[in-house]
Amino acid sequence: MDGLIIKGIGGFYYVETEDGIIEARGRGIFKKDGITLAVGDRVEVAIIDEAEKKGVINSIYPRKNQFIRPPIVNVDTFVVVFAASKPKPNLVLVDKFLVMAEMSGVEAVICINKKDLVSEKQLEEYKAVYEDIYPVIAVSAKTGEGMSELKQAISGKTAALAGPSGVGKSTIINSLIPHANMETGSISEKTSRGKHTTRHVEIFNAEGGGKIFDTPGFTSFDIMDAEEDSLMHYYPDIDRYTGSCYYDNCRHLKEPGCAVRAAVEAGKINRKRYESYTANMEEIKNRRKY
Ligand SMILES: Nc1nc2c(ncn2[C@@H]2O[C@H](COP(=O)(O)OP(=O)(O)OP(=O)(O)O)[C@@H](O)[C@H]2O)c(=O)[nH]1
Ligand SMILES: [Mg+2]
Ligand SMILES: [Zn+2]
Repeated sequence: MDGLIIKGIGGFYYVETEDGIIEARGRGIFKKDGITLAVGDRVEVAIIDEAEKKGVINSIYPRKNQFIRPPIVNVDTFVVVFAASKPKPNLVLVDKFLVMAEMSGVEAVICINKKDLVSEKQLEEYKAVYEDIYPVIAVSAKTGEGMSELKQAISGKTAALAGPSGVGKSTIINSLIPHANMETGSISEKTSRGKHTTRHVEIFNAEGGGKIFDTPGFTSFDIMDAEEDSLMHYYPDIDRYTGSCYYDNCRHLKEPGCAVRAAVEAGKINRKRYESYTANMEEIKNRRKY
């Protein structure tokens, strides 16, 4: 019988099938072949205990894409979530999620949550960073503002909420899916960071079709596999100008005749995005030293 892995905890996978949710283990063969089953995998599961709804996963179907942070597969859309405040936006980190989506050719949508905590002016500033590049939806999971727009943006798709801890991913899930009951956590008064409340990935069926993944927040992570020479191509706003630099191998840092830096000065590329590009570039360079 075919099914979808909607949750995995401690070596058990919860597989949604036409017969309900089956608690299953993977066959030993997966380990032998170096395959780690993941939430989002389409699998073939055999029932071993009808009454207890227990089974074994025999095989998996080919994946459309796969990610490590968060550990999910078969995603159509990344909804990259950050909070307008509490925690303060970390755009370098937001852009890492976007680079990850670009690298896999997965569509990205920006969701700015907690709009109730900031002025309209502040919100516009954050929107301006992204609105020429990605769809931007500002919401408050607390008041419900903007939630119908978000619902519409992901309708019929397999969408994953991704973003740092504490930005309100699980609160958004609870607002979209009333029976979800995801645990939500407070923001640390001392560090104003999230507390890594969500520890596992879980998929929910969205109203009106489509699926939505809640994922754990990451406070920092490497941009997997991105190289110094290719990072620019995963910033679509920067990539638009890369062909016009004086040097063919320009990395848009200090090189003379750089069309990217000229576009930043002319206000055609948002400065925050350029700063995030240089910060992420620096990180890639340092990573390679060790
Ligand atoms: N003011 C306000 N607070 C919100 C909003 N959405 C979420 N919060 C609060 O933000 C805190 C963190 O929310 P969570 O939903 O647990 O955040 P998360 O992104 O799931 O965090 P992790 O599971 O740790 O990755 C909670 O105290 C929520 O009540 C919002 O729209 N406005
Ligand atoms: Mg959470
Ligand atoms: Zn350049």
